[in-house]
Amino acid sequence: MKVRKYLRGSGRVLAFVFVASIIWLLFDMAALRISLSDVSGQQLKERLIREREFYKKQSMQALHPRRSFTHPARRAADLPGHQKAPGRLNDGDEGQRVKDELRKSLHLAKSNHSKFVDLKPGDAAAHENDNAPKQNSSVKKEAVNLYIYTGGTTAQKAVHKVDSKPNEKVKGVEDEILLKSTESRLTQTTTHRLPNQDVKVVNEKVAGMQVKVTDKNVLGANKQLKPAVNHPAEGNARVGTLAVKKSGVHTVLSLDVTNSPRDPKAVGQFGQAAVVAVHENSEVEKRWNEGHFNVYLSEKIPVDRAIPDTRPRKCAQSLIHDDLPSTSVIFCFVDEVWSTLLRSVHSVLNRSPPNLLKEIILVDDFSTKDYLKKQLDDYMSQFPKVRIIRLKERQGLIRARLAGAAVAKGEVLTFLDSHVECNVGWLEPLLERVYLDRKKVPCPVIEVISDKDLSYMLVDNFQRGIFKWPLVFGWSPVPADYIKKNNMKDTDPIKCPVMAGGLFSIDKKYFFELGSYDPGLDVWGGENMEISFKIWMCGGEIEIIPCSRVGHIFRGQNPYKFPKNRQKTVERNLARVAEVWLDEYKDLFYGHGYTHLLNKKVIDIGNLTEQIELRKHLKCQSFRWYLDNVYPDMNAPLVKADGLVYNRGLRKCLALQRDSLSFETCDLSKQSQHFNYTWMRNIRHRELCIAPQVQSNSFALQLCDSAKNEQRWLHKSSISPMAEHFSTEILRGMCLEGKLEGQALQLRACDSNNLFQKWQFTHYYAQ
Ligand code: LR7
Ligand code: MN
Repeated sequence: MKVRKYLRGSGRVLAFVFVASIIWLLFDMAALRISLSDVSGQQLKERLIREREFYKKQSMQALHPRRSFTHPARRAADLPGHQKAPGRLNDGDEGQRVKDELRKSLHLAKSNHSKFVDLKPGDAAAHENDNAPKQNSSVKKEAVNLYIYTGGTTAQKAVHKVDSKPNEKVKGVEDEILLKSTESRLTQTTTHRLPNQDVKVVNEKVAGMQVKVTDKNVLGANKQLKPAVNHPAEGNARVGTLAVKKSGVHTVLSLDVTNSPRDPKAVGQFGQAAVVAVHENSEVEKRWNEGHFNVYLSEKIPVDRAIPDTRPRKCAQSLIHDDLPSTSVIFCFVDEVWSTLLRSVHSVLNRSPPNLLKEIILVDDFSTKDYLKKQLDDYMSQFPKVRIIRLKERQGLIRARLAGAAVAKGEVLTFLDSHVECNVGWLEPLLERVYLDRKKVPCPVIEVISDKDLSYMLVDNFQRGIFKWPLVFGWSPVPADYIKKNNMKDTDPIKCPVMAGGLFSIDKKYFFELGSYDPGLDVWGGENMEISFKIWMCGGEIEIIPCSRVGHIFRGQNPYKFPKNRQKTVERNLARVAEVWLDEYKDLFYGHGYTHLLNKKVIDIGNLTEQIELRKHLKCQSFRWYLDNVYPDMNAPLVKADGLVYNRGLRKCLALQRDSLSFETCDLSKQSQHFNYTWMRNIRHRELCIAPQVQSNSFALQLCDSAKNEQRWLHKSSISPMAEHFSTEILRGMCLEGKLEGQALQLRACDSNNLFQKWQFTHYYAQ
C-alpha cells in the first residue's frame, strides 16, 4: 500500500526517471566493457589497420602530389597538343580576339609557337611600340625631352586612348630620372602605323645607343602617388633603414635600349621559336654538348633580341621610388656559350635604368674556352660598366659569387645565371623591395627559354619555390585558399620558402651580415637551400616579384665538368646544410636515401664550427619555426611511425622494461610499450635501438647511433607481402620474429606467410 502511495502523482514520475537511469547506467557499463576489451586482441588489430590505412593514404598523397615537380612552363610546353599556356589570358572571347590580333601583328601566329607563348592583352602597346615594323614609320629628329606616349593596358584601350588624345604628351618623372643619369641625348620620335592607331615611340640616343621608352600607362599615373608594387599591408614605409627619406615615385620604366632598327625578321626575334632546317640537324647535334642546349641555333639569334613583355598587365603602372639603391649585377660562369653569355649581358644593359646599374661583374670561374679570354675582354671593353674577374682556379659557383660580391660597388647585389634574358622592367621592382626593407630578398619570376628552339615561354602565375625531402628544389602553386584569403593580385609579391638559387637581389651589407654563403659549399648545388633557410630563419624574407621577369635556359645536364664526382659534391653540400640548419629535422633529410652520408668514413663534409657559430651569433630561429611559419604545408613528421608495436601472430605488443624485451597485452597507456620507427629505420625506445645478433640468431639492445647500419630495419618500405616485416638491412633475408618463451625476439629467415614476423605500429606518418 505504502509503495502504491509513493507511486501516485509526481512520485510516479520520479520512479520512472529512477528506473530509466538505472537501465541507462547498465548500458553504459556494457559499452565501457566492450571498449576496454578491445584494447587487446583482434579488435586492436583492426583499429591499427584502420589507422594505418588512414596514414598510408595521407603519406601517399604527400609522396605523390597531384602537381608534378617540374617547372610550370616546361610542363605546359611539353604537353602533347597543348594549345594554351596556363594561367595567363582568362578574358574569354574578348581576350582570345585580342590575343589573335596580337599574334597577327607580332608575327607570333606560327602554330608551333602558340604552344608556348600566350600573350596577354597588356602586351599590345609594348610590343607595337617596341617592335613594330618600320616600313610605315616616319622618323624625324628632335632635340627635346623624353616624351612618353600612353598606350593602355589592352590593345583595345590603347586604341581608344590614343584616338581620343592623339597628341597628348606627358612628361613623367621618368624623364627627370633619365635626364639626371645621362648627359647628351638625341631624341627621335617614331610614329608606327598600326591597324587602328598611331603609336608614337620616342627613340633617344644615350651614350651612342638608342633608347626606346615604351611606357604604356603613364597618362595620369603621376597623380596617384602610391607604389603599386607594394604588398597591400606594407604601404610605403621603409623598414630597416634609420632615416625614412622623403622620396618621390615614378612609374616603372619599361626600358628597352637596343640597336635600332631591330630586324623583325631575325631568327628568334621577339622570343619566337626558331626553326632549324632539316639539313642543319647534324650541326645542331654536333654543337649541343657545348652547352646542353641548341648552341647552333642560339648563335643565329641576335644578342639583343626582343622578347615579349610577359608581366601581368598592372605591372606597367607600378610606382617605384626615385631614390632606389644601385646594384651590381654578378654573372658567374664556367665555359658558358658565347652567344648566351652575351645575350645575358645585353639584356641587362638594354633593359636596366642606367642610374641603377652600377656595374656588371663577370666572374670567370676558370673557364677552359679560348673565346672567354681575350675575345671576351675585347668585346666587353665597349661597355664601361662591365668588369671581368678571372679566378685562378676553379672555385665553383658559390665561391665565384663570393668573389664577385667581394669587389661589388653597388649597394645591392643582383646574382644571375649566365644564360638568361632579363625582361622589360625587370630591375626596378626588385630594387624597390630591397628599398622598402633591406631584409627582403626578391627574386624575379624565372621564365623558360627553351633549350631546343630558344623560344621565350611565360610561366604560371602564383608559383613559389619549395623543397621536398631530401632537400630537392621544386615549384609549387600558392594554395588557392591562401590566394583567396589574402585577396592576392597577380602583381603581389609571393612569399617563397626556398629560392631557385640563381636569380635574386640582396642588400650587400645584409648579405655579408648573414655570413654570405657557406664558403665550404663546393662547385654547384645546395647553396640555394642554405641561403633560403638562413634568410628566413635569421629574420629576412624571400619573395618572388611577379612584375620582374627573367628568362633562363633550363638545361638537361650541367655543360661543365665537376672537379670531383657530381653526385658526391651535391650530397656533401646538402649534408652541410642539413647539419647546420635542420636541427632534429635532419633525420628527414638523411632518411630519404642519404643514410650513407652519416658514415664519416664514406664522406667528409668538412668543418662546420664557423657555420654553427654564425647561426648562434645571428640568433636565428629553429627549423621548426621555419616549418610552422614559412612553409606550414610541408609534411615533416619527425618519425616514420610510432606507438605500440603489435605482433600479428602473438596478438600482443612489444614492451621494453629494465633493458629487456618482452610481450605484453597491448596497452596504449604504458610507456614501456611505446616505440618509434625513425627515419634512420631504427626501432627505438628512448635511447635504445634494436639490432640483430647474427651469431645467436637473436637480437641486441644498443644505444642508438644513426650512423650504424646494423640498427636499420626495413619496414613498410614496399607494398610486397614482406611489407609488415622487420628485415635487417645488414643481412638481407633475415627478419625479426616474436615468440613468447625465452628471448622475445629471434632472427629468422624471412617468410611472407609467417604471422609472427608481421608487425604493426599504431601510427604511420610516412611510407
Ligand atoms: O663551377 C661552376 N662555376 C660556375 O661559375 C658551376 C657553375 N657556374 C655558373 C654557371 O656557368 C651558371 O652561370 O653558375 C651558374 C649556375 O649554374 P647552372 O646554370 O649550371 O645551374 P642551374 O641553372 O642548373 O641550377 C640552379 O641551381 C644551382 C644550384 O647550385 C644554382 O643555384 C643556379 O644558379 C640555379 N639556377 C637557377 O636558379 C635558375 C633557375 C633554375 C631553376 C629552377
Ligand atoms: Mn642555369
